[in-house]
Amino acid sequence: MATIAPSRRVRRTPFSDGVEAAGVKGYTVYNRMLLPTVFRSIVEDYHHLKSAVQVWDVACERQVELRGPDAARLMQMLTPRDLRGMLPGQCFYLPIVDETGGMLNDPVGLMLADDRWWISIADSDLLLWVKGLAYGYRLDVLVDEPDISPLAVQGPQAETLMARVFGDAVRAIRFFRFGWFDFNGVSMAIARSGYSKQGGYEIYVDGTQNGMPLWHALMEAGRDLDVHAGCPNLIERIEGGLLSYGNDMTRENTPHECGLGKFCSTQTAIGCVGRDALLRVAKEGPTQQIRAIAIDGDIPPCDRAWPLMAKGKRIGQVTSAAKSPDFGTNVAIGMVRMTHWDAGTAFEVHTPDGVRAATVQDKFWL
Ligand code: THG
Repeated sequence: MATIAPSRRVRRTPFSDGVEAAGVKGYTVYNRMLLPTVFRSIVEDYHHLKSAVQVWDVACERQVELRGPDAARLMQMLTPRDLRGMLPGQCFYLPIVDETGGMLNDPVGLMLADDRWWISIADSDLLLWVKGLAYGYRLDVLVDEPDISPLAVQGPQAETLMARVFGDAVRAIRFFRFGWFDFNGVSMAIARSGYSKQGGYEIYVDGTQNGMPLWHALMEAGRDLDVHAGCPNLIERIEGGLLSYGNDMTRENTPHECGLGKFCSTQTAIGCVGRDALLRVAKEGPTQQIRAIAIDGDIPPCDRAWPLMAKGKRIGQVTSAAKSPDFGTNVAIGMVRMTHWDAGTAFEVHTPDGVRAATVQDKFWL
């Protein structure tokens, strides 16, 4: 593939200098910002993520900040997840939908205070939707993108590394909770979260100038742990069933189709945009849904939807796929029609390299 032309529209991150010094070999663009995709090779990165510890530049997980008396009201307008009962210090995975119940984003929300929230967004321009709602409803809330850049520390040795840099108190952070920790005199939110199933943290680095000092501190402290620059790993995230907005789901899909019904409490999410539409689809149930799919044979990189076919009819599509070293098959995520979504169902997947046999799994691999 050709390279990405550097320009102001494709934003660098506070950690880009470190990423490049570490020998990044591939980038994608996410929220109009650089996101590394590979360092040594996707397979080497995969084995290292599962056995050691990596530092990930995920600054492209931009924050949409809501601040003011109407922040909580606006937050509840955005999601069918019931936010009453959320407390400061909690994170929550949130479906965000439009007025038809179509997925607009699937961020991690953080409640900083009753009147201050961060929405750590996936790859869509959520800021514009949120600003539009705030303006249209004349809400008393400021909506903007602060200079906050997440840096993830992921892998089995993540806790050991983080304790060395931030102190033993990070060990007490529970999954999807966050606390405030000092680095060089700057207070930063640190959450037990991240886009892998290997465990770890996300540091919400406050201020561009604090990026490289923290990067170096982590690399220095983790030398004997074999710490390495890493990034969200395609194979591991498919094994774990972590969805990718724009790939595995779009505005065409409801949360229920995405398997995110468990994060919806539409009945009690009063004021949520799209509530009526979602109440309808929740009652009838989805007619297609995300599934783990195993594919036989050799496959190319999945850069477009691959049709799923049975008896000559289209019954769904694969949207992410990769060869798994640990499971000895190609692991994939796809949207499958109800008639074919039961575990064990076999069908064809039409890849650009030819037809392959595929089977629905009962769950994801991790
Ligand atoms: N961390 C932060 N921001 C993000 C991501 C992240 N923004 C973009 C993208 N990732 C948003 N998408 C996801 C998808 C899955 C998860 C988090 C963000 C996730 N899911 C867990 C799971 O499915 O096992 C846990 C969900 C739960 O139980 O609440 O972590 O990674 N800051």
